[in-house]
Amino acid sequence: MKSLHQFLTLATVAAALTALTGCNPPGKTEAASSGKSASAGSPAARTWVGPGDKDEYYLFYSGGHSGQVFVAGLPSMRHITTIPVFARYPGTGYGFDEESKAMLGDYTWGDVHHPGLSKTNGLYDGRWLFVNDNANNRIARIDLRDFKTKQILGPIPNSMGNHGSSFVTDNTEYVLVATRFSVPLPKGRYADPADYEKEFNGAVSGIRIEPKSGTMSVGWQILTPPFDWDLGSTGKGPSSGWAFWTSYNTEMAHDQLEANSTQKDRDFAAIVNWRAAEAAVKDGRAALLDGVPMLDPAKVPGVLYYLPVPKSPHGIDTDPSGRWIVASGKLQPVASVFDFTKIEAAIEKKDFEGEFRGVPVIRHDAVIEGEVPVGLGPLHTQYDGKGNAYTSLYIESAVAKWKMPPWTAEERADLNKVILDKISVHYNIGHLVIGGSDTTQPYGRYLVAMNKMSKGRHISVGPSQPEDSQLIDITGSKMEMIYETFTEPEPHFAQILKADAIKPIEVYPKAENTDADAVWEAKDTGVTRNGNVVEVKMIAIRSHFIPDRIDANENDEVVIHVTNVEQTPDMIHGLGIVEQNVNLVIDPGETKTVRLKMKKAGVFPFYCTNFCSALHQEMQGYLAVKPVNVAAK
Ligand code: K7E
Ligand code: CUA
Repeated sequence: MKSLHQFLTLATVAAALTALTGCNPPGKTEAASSGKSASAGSPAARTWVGPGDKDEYYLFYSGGHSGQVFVAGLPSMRHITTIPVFARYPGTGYGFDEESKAMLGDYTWGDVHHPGLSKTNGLYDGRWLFVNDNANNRIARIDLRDFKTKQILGPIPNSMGNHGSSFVTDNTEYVLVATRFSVPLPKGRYADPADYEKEFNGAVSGIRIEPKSGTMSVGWQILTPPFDWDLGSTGKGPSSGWAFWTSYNTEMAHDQLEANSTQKDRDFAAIVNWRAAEAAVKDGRAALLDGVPMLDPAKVPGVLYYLPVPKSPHGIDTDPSGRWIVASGKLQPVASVFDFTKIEAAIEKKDFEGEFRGVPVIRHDAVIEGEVPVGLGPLHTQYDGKGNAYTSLYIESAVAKWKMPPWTAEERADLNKVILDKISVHYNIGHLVIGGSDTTQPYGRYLVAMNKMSKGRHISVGPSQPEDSQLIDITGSKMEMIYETFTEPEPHFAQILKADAIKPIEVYPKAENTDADAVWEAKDTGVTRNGNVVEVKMIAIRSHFIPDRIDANENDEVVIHVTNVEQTPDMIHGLGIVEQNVNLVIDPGETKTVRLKMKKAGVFPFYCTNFCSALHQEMQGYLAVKPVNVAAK
């Protein structure tokens, strides 16, 4: 294995050198914007997007425990913007106005793992991006019309550790979720962790998406044993209506998991018929648990099956045809390829190898197509839509490219023969992404490797090192490394979307502003007092605020509604109030509201935080707060 790996690495280097000798001057962004074959020209020419030119694809990275989503362009890998989701972000004023404060609630962080684009007929429709928060059991919806977080749902009842999401069904009927941790349910109930097997449970949840608005609600749940559910994916084609998750810890250990949860040779994947679950709930076969219809799979046959998968598996990925399901065990150097048509047949014939707590266990050997010896520490698999799979190898720090079934008799006899290429990545890759891999039509052009360690491949920034992402050209028979960039922690998964698949707005049209407190002209602005509440209707426009003086008394509540009346793209104003911990950032045509309790007297200047004009610095005013004893006079 090692020598093959070394050989392939050398071959890759040789290929890169060959490409370099045919170097095109990186003048114009031929590869980037002309749509011609990506593999033409040097890596520099292929990733070069010149000043003023635009990328061809969006890359939506999860921001991991930063709680945010990063947006970059491909092929340049340039970071373009950050979409704040689960944490305050003064850069866009997120978490400072009343609306976004209410969305964030009391949580100040989130742990974003798997962005999922909305789909129609199995293809990205460019409407929404869903992301999960592993830490606080939430799901957020970002609207791609304006790249803003519009809803945060959660904490989801009966769900602890929302890691196994956000997996979007073919027509965005659901975002599917599985719990990583198990606890005594409903949440808030106490049981001794020593009684883990008996008292603890996990769940799989169907988060319903309202088709027009995208509004999320908890549709139903399926109660599971206290396994630790891991990654998942939704079915398509023949497996449409199904979803799959791996698990670790079918040992149901509650301590020292590193040893105690790695005893068995196989853990269970969950094979979930979400259409059947939906129908069972409609038929009244669920019981409410913490307000959510909960299905007991032992009493509602047909919603859940188990499938044994080696060994402490992590990723499970449905291929673009929907027939092949690939699961990888971190502790076994193979990718297990399952045939969904055989899974269906096994269910039909009750070809089970037993059951666990009333749920049938599908006979592994009846449905396995083959175990592909991909290499060490396989995690996640992506597809190029041309019959090839790409599996990330954490331990080996590499990506393996291999041929999907159908295989010839000769290949079947020795599945080493289906390994087509391997490329080193730096270092310890987690997820990888190919555009559209989870749709029926992958783009199959670039692969982004999201590596966990950068180990100093950058100028030193001290001990807290960034993550390393590498761009790999997959258009040729051999993979080719063409670029490398660094991000803040920590991209887990990402989604790639064709840039021309969406048309984001650049200003909020005045005609669409429905905020009752919006004002557009100076004559409508003003400060009004109602008891202890001082309400301000304010305009921000180059280069002043109207009004630019607000008078209040100590202990008053000051409510400021500020409308940026500009209709010019990129004409953004901020409203920072000194020593009040406020920074609203208002986009053109947008209205934001903040409520302030004036706890201390004094004069607090406010100013525009977003550089907007030559007289930006002059865009300022005063919030004058009289002390109570003076105000009383
Ligand atoms: Cu593999 Cu959260 Cu998808 Cu990280 S998970 S790598
Ligand atoms: Cu308005 Cu700076």
